[in-house]
Amino acid sequence: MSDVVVLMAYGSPERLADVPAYYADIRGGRPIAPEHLEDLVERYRRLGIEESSPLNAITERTRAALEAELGLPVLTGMKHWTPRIADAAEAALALGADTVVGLVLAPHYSSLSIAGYREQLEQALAGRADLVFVESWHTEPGFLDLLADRIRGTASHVVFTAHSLPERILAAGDPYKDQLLETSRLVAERAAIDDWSFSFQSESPTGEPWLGPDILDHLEALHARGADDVLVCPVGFVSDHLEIRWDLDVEARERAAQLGMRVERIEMPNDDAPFVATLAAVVRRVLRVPSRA
Ligand code: FEC
Repeated sequence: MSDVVVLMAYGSPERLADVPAYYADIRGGRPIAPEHLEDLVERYRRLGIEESSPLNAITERTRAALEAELGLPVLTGMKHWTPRIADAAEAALALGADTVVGLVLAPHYSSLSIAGYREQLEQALAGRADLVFVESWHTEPGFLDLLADRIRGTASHVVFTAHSLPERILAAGDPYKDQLLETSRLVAERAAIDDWSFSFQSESPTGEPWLGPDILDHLEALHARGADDVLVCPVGFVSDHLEIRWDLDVEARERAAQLGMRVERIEMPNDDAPFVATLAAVVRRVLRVPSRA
């Protein structure tokens, strides 16, 4: 019996010239306003992504570390860029996989996010191997501990954040928001932090209402109530990428500076050893392999 892990990520354009095709992939054939494309190119340009993507390099380091930790092949599959999830599925089958573990580098389930990863992987495998798909890992003890370690002892107000999604998911009974709040509460408890709140970030201009409050409005509300020292702890993302390095490090900091607030953020898990060990624990559990002593 042969097990292979397909480690899935949102994906990032490898170079600036890829941005139009990457954005078209995210939009899935729906129209793109030229000003939105220009804005996106500009954001990537200002992050210094001309010829190579730091996000994809982090994902590759995480993949390699997880493979070494598990002693199993781990292949990267991107939802919106190359190597595609379908490429990873074919590569897994070429390695002789009987069982494929699908694990997304995003801890919380939503029908608008994780379900799409699952669909791509299922379609690509087309029944040629068993699929063990991890729907969510938002209460994984190693993940909670890792985040708690990064906020413990702070005197700042802690704001947990995650990617917003269109509000309509709530009416459809989607667990996304509840899972995000559960992670936030459990991390705060572990770190013995009482002074915390939650906000969304990175809403897209799609013309419909998105879940709020958005971090930029939330900073204003915190300022109004005198909380001028903030530590941002993203719980819905695990690595340094556009949503962290632009939406938080540039946009949120600019808004904070205008308001006279101080905003810091935790270091992202990226390929840190305790995070890789956490991903390995998730895989071992779903494969029912005993943990190493
Ligand atoms: O660093 C990078 O190059 C990629 C960063 C990146 C991550 C990410 C994660 C999530 N997204 C989620 C939902 C949506 C929905 C739309 C949407 C649009 C974008 C655009 C870019 C982008 N997202 Fe993203 N997302 C990242 C990047 N995302 C770029 C397009 C430009 C823009 O709107 O700013 C709206 C699609 C539409 O137009 O209809 C919905 C969710 C996550 C967290 C889960 C995951 O990582 O999969 C949910 C990282």
